[in-house]
Amino acid sequence: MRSLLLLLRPARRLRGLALAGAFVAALAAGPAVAQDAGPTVTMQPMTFAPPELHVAPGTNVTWTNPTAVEHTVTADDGSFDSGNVEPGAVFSMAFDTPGRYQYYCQQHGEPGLQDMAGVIVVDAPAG
Ligand SMILES: [Cu+2]
Repeated sequence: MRSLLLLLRPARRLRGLALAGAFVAALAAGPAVAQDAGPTVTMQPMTFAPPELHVAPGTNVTWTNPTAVEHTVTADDGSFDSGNVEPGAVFSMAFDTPGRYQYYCQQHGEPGLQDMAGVIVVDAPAG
């Protein structure tokens, strides 16, 4: 019994460390803010999917990068910028104010919804 406990304890501790490491890595990936999981935009090789996303005020949007190259999420008006999002990394930010937020990838797009670009539309609350 005693030897079994000795075997289990280090394993549990290691798993905890691995989780903590993943959490730190997620924080270091960019100015991501830990919030409730919200809708996701996927960086595809040269597009954002979906290119247009409607959300309610206060929604946290997460971009994922499953590709093999860096992308950015850069506002047309410069109001936000993810910096380089590495392959496998994510970028998240909350949108609180109703409006249209056009963005593009600095590597593969241009302002004005050209090439790799998208828009987050924060709809005004109903009523
Ligand atoms: Cu890109």
